Amino acid sequence: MSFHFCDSMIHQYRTEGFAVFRQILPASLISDLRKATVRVPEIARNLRGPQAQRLQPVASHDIDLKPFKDYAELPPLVDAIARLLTPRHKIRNEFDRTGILIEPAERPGWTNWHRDITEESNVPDLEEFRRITRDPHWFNQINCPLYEDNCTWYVPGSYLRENFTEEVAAAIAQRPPEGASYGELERAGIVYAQGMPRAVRLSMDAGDFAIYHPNAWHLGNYLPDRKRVTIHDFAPTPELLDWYRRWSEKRASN
Ligand SMILES: O=C(O)CCC(=O)C(=O)O
Ligand SMILES: [Fe+2]
Repeated sequence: MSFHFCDSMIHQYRTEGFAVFRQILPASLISDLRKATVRVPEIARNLRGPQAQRLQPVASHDIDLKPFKDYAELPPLVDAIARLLTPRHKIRNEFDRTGILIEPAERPGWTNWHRDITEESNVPDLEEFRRITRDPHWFNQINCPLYEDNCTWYVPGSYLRENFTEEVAAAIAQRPPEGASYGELERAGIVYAQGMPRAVRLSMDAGDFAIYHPNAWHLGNYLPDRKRVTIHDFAPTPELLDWYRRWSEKRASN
């Protein structure tokens, strides 16, 4: 079935902090994006080693951006984002922040459970941050997989509130010992991801599109034998871009 926007997605996004537009990318566009990104794992691993998690931004590398422009301007996607958020939320076509998430080459790995930006992130104005981080129309992030992607886990509704004590406990990094086998690492990643109360997994197929609040609890759990090429992006308003500019300035100044 092809994608149809449903008003219940607006409710889900506001209460849970995420929505998945299933099968919104046409097969021809998936194919063009796969071709454009075929060298991404090699480029990322040459730069950052075999465990590289991403290449970012795509605009800084030798990648054909034409299919990315087609993705950013895809009419059903532009329309769905406008209905979910507002018509002022747009995927830009500069791709100067857009990344590609990839699988590690050698060992299973994962990010810790985290919120991307918190009160401890040297934000430009703490009072403002406390307000906007609970606003569904402010921060957003996109994962758009070109191959089946089960890496991302998410705690619905957590962007709207403080941490629960058991969330802080579940997020404490539990790194397996040096020399752990592939199977032990794989198991440890699953146990760590499942250890977060109320977490759900964003199970996605090629051509699905997830948009989510990045200051909710989330993580990525990765296996080398699970190919991953997932566009990592956002759909900002001019105000959000300005906020990121102010945040960079604040961090550069101290
Ligand atoms: O891999 C993912 O889907 C999530 C990655 C992530 O949250 C991060 O790198 O901050
Ligand atoms: Fe994150």
